[in-house]
Amino acid sequence: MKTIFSGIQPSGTLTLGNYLGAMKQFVTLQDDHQCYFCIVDEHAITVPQDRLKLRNNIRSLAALYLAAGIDPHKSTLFIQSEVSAHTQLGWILQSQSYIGELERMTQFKEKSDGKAAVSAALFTYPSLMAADILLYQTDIVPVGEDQTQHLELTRDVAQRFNNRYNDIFTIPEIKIPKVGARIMSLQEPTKKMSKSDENEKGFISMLDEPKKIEKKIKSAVTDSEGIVAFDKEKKPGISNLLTIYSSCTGESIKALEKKYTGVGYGQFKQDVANAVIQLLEPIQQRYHQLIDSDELDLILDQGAEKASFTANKMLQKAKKAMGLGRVRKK
Ligand code: ATP
Ligand code: LTN
Repeated sequence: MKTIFSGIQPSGTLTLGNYLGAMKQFVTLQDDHQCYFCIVDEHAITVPQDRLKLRNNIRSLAALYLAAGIDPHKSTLFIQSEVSAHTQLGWILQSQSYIGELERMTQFKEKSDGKAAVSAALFTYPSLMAADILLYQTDIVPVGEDQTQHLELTRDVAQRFNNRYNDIFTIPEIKIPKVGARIMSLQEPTKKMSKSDENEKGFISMLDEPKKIEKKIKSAVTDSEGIVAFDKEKKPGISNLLTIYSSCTGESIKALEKKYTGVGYGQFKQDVANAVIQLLEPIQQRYHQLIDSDELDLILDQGAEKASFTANKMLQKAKKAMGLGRVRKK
């Protein structure tokens, strides 16, 4: 059975983009793969975080994973900072990452752009992400399109380590969904939908109430052409809504274009809103049952224990391959 690893940052409430681009695929993959899903809190601290908000976001993300359908009997769900092997291998892999390649990462460029104080961790973040993945002999990493560059770096670093020391790391493959890999902001449809967007109208949170979802979709930026057709360049707003609709319902974009021939944007937007609401409502209900439950803590305890067992074995292998620590004489 192939192994899957993926992580989401607890840097705010998940958006519809996170769900359609990442989490939705996790749920189907867990049936025939060995899966590790991680709340990557150590990645979140690469930018300033309020401690109480971070703590809430971590728990909330764990509940959302489960509410969306991650089954703890099939998958291992855990918090990154509860498995210390991640930062330990992260440090080791920093020694195998080059400043030049880290400088090329667009996520770093975007997140550091115009900021007076940028943490060193934001810069070395891809080495920690490589560690997350490589600790579990991961074959496949399901993520949204924005993570392609980080995945390529992970592969390069793993290959470099294997060539220099010992062939211990599995080289992972990226898996990007066919539709929904890049959901765009509702207000600026040429920018990706992001949970850390300052403009709340740009994203739909997975916990937004139906009325709010409807309002946000109705005020989504479109164009004045009045034709529901997919054209990313000329009609980014409508194309984004078509992508959202298609990934929520499973209907193809072609079929939707046909269905909405001669129908105005008002009706189209109403239907997109309904599709999103229908998708999110059951997830929200389960979320509210889980968020304060002991069950959630139990699942996370067990997840951390299981993940630590596997991760520590790999960490020892990496240390040994590099000559770190000591070998007993007798
Ligand atoms: P932030 O906005 O705080 O930088 P993020 O939402 O971009 O965070 P993560 O929370 O770490 O980043 O992303 C989790 C997963 O969701 C990743 O696999 C990422 O590729 C995917 N993802 C994020 N935004 C989108 C989007 N707009 N469309 C599709 N997938 C997305
Ligand atoms: N970098 C990712 C989050 C992330 C991740 C991972 C994804 C951290 N570690 C390991 C997949 C596998 C992001 O910003 N979306």
